[in-house]
Formats: sequence, C-alpha cells, structure tokens
Amino acid sequence: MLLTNATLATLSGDVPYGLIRDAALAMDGDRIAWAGPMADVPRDHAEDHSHDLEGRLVTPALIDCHTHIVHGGNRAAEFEMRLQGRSYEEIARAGGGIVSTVAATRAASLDDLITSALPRIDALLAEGVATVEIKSGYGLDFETERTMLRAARAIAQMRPLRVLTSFLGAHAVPPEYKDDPDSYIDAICIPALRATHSEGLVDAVDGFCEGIAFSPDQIDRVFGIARALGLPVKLHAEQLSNLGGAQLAARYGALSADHLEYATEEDARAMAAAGTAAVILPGAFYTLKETQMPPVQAFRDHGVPMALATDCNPGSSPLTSLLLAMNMGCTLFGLTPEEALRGVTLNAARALGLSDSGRIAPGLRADLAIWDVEHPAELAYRIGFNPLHARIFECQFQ
Ligand code: DI6
Ligand code: FE
Repeated sequence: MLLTNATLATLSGDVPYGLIRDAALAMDGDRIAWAGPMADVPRDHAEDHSHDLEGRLVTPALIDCHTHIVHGGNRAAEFEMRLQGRSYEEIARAGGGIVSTVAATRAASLDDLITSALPRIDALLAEGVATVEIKSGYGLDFETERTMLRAARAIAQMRPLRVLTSFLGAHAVPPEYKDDPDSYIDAICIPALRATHSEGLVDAVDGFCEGIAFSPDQIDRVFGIARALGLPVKLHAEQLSNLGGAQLAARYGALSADHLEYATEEDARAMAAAGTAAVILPGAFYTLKETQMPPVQAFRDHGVPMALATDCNPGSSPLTSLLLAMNMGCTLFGLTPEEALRGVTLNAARALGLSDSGRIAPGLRADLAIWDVEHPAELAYRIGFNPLHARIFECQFQ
C-alpha cells in the first residue's frame, strides 16, 4: 500500500520533526518500505494500491511507555481528601493510596481487570496510540501480580495494539508485610518475579524507590534478580524526594528512570552515560500539585532522551490522554512541541527498549497515526481536542 499527498513527521534526519511535505509512504507486510517526497517514489512502489491523504499529517503511532492501566476500583474519594488538604504521602501512610487500590485489585477477577481496563485502552487508541506499557504492582501477592500481567497480555489479543509488560512487585509494601518490607521482597516479590517470568509474562522489571515504598538497597536486590534473568529494568525514581534511585537505575543500565521531579544534574549525567531515558510524567505532577519540576534543562544539556507518558493510574494520574500529557509537558515543564512528539514516539520507544518503532523509516513497523492538522506543533498545542483521522496498526487502517 502507498500513502500519497501526506505531510510526514518522520522524526528522522536533521530538519525539525524530520518533516517532509508532499510526501508518500510505502508499506510492505507490517513494515514501512519507503518514505520520501512524492516526486521520488521508487518505481517498484509506483503501482502499489494508493490512498490519497489530502495533505494530512502522518506521524509514527504514539507509544505510552508508562501506565498502570490495569487496576481495580478508583480513588475519587482520595481525590476529595487531597482537595481538603491531606497530602498524597499522608494518605498512603494512613493505609490509603496505593494500598487501597491493592485491595480493589485483589478483589477483582481476571475478567474484571480486563473489562475495566478496556475503556481506558480504547481512549488511548482513539488518540493514535499503538504501543502501551502496562505494569503490575497492585497485587503485591503472587496470584494477583500474575493475574494483572495475564490481563495485560490478554488485552493485546483483544485490541489492535502492542503491549509490553513490566513486573512492579516492588511498588508498595502490602499491609500483611507492613513492618517487614525486606521479608516482602524476599518471600513474595522475588519469587513472584521468577514465576511470572517463567510463564513469559514479564518484558521488564520496575520498582518504586521512595520513602513510602522501597529503599535503594531493596530495589538493588530485585534488580540483581532481573539481571540474572536477563530482563531489562526501569525505576520510579526521585518522584517525591531524592533517594538515589536514578543513579541506581543508571548503574544497572536501566531503560528508563521515571518521574524524576527531585533528580539533580548529577543524576542526569549518570543517566546520560548509561543511556537511560528520562520518562517525564506531567499527569502525576499536575494531580499531586507538585511544584518541584524535573530538571529538563539538565536532561537536554547531557543528552538524556526524554519520553512523556500518561502514568495512567487511579491515584496520582487518572489520565488517559497522551495528547494532554504532551500539552502538559510543554506548558508545565517547558518542553518544545517537537520534544513532546519525540517523547511519545522515538524516546518512548527507547524507554521500552524498542528499536523497531517510534520513527518513520524503511524497515520499521508500519504503525502510524494520521492527523487532521497542518503542522505537528498542533498536536501538543490543543487542550482536550483529538484531531486523529485514522490509525494504522501493522499496515492495517483502523
Ligand atoms: N508513582 C506513581 O505515580 C504511581 N506509582 C508510583 O510509584 C501511583 C500509584 C498510585 O497512587 O496508585
Ligand atoms: Fe507510575
């Protein structure tokens, strides 16, 4: 198939956005075969079945590289408590927060988890997303961590999208181990990681390194097992304070360190040297009314790739719009619209260890988004408006 009369934001090459006007794109199987100016369409694609895009913008399909989209229940009541002045950490320490979602998730069946996640997944797909990362971490027991990962794998069979899973057993200390987080890591988290990995349910290992969650030493133990199993790691780091999580992640050559509001220039330097991407999550910053901003300029100065994601979760970021995350990344953190687009394509792919998507180039997956906009800056500019015209997943129009 040949797409004609397109504007391509390839995110390849040196010009802003890798923009090519009056362009065409040829697809073969589930891959991009060729992309370039209409005038240069190679002879072997000139006869392909063609589809006139009437000047519309084509970008790589979007990638949401950090979500907790599979979970039970919701936390609207906690939202109300925060509006009355109680803090996220206070609520967590009083047994609310993540632990209240753990109770709701343990009470849900596999079907319940899938059924409640699908409308949120569909909201992402409607905005041109084709790859979603989904974490466990609301089970915190063997059975429920496995059920969450099974739900994530099942969703990939039920919708035209690619799912990558992260095992997040080290997300919070469950009530039954309240006074003994070390035993939780050794007796539950690590055995559950081994077991779910052996079932093929785990693509990466994540953790939450924070005062209300786990210490760097505890995360280090989990990451050691991940390394032994050959699994890549990523880490929720420096979200509410700086405990050295970003540098720990860098020591493991992590795919990403995520949140990073309290990260420093030194952290940025270590991440750059390790090739660890920064995943910036403006939905959580906004929801928690955080005022400490991630060190975006240090990430730029040191060449740390910046990704943006929804962090879709019931507590700190009940957000199912990656376009809104792009807008927030620009307005709250000063990203450029081009950085925002790279953040949900090329750099999101890096944060997931994917080299086959996130750009428009021959040989990459033919997962594309077609937009009713004239210029790619419009994607981050609008608030609450969805200009998607169509989505292409593995060469198929949706
Ligand atoms: N940081 C977050 O923002 C989410 N998890 C994490 O480690 C929030 C999880 C929640 O509040 O349910
Ligand atoms: Fe998160």
